[in-house]
Amino acid sequence: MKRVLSGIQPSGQLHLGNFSGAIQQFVELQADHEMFIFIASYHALTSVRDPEVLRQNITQVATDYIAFGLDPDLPHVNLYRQQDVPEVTELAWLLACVCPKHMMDKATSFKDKTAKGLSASIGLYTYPVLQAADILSVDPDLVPVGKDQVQHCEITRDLAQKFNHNFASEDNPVFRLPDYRVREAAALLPGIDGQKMSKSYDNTIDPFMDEKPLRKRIMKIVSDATPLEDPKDPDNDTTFQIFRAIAGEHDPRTADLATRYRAGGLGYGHAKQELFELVLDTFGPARQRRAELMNDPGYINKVLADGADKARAKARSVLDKARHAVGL
Ligand code: AQP
Repeated sequence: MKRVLSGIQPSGQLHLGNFSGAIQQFVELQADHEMFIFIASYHALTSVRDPEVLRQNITQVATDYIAFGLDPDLPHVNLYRQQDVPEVTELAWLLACVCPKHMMDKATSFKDKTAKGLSASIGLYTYPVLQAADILSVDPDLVPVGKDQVQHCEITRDLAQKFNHNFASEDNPVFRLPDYRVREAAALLPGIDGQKMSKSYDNTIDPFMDEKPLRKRIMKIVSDATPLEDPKDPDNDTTFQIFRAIAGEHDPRTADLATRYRAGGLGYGHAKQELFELVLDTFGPARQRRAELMNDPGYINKVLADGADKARAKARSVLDKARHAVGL
């Protein structure tokens, strides 16, 4: 079975962008891959400053992973918290020592996040090195991500290569170079303001919201001033882009809505109402499952403890190999 690694930061409530860019891939891949899916709690420290909020977010992400359809009762599906595998921070240091500074200077997420007001800490600046350690620590074949993470996956491959080049022979490398995979139809989902949907930009749609605020949120999606009766371009409309990502590119409902956009006579308000109904329909079972899981913290804790045991065993053997290679 091929091995998959990916994670999400507990920096706020998960949203349709996280689901369509990342979690949907996890759920598909779990059918025939060994899964290591973690909650990136160390990474969230680059933005979350309230310990109680961080603790709650961590539990919430674990709960939501399962509500969205990850199944930790399958023996090959492991969910864990990053802080339970401290080997990754040591591995991050070994990688940092072969990481040229210009590699971090070129990383766009630091610029994007500081431009949005996030504190320009060293943690945020070196975030891609810690991410490389997360990935390489379980020696995965594949990393499913949204498009905004592609640069970080390439940095991971570059760092692995540099480390191997410095410390290992070609026929016995310390790290394998993992592939990454982006789901093109939902590579970068826009938020209600038309920019990338992001927990820290207050532009997200949370499919677990109560119905009334959920509808209100969806009705706030930006749209242009094209009159109701005029034809509209679905590909340039945020509501349609979100609809397509959730229903699926090849779903007949997507083709039908696109046809009605182009024909004219469909107001943006109607399209938003259809998106609201689609979200309720698609996430109905997840909403119910989540409500049940929230009453079962013992189950979540057990899942996370078991997942951490498995991830830690992998990380220990990768770290031992890397330590030996550098002379420690
Ligand atoms: N808008 C998006 N469209 C498609 N994929 C997305 N992802 C995030 N936003 C979108 C994917 O979700 C995974 C987890 O991301 P993350 O939370 O660890 O970091 P992020 O990409 O920075 O997500 P946010 O919501 O923007 O978090 P904050 O605001 O805290 O930085 C990744 O695979 C990501 O590609």
